[in-house]
Amino acid sequence: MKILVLNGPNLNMLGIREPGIYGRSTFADLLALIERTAKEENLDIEQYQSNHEGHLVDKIQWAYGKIDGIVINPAAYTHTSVAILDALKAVSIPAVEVHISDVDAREPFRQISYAGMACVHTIKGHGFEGYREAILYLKEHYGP
Ligand code: CA2
Repeated sequence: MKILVLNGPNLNMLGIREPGIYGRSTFADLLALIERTAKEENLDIEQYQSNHEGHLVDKIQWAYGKIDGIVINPAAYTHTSVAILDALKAVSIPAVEVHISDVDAREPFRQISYAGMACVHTIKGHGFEGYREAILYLKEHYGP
């Protein structure tokens, strides 16, 4: 099974600031956790991070016909991007939305998710572990 893990803007800065919200672990730690999960679960996982909305849309389109499941943390674009929502709908690949923090317990503007409207499941507030849970969810529900 092939899974694409997508991370949006500023997530590459994890561990550098705001440890109270996102923890002290770095983006490299997150990539390593996902790599480890791929090996343990015998999955083919590709990872991609971009600070640019259009690049994330390009990557979702690229996945069409090649990828069986998407894990996506669109970061701030969660709350603004109809383009990412439309791309997820266009490719129709099962996608799980992940947020490191509990967005429901934060500012009201974080409680709207456009991308989430095209996702089969959402995991929020479980820290980095949420990505592992999302991968396992896709494997269990859409694996061979
Ligand atoms: O909780 C999440 O995973 C978020 O998607 C993270 C986004 C935020 O805009 C969403 O509302 C919730 C922000 C990612 C920015 O990460 C930072 C990393 C280091 C320092 C500051 C922000």
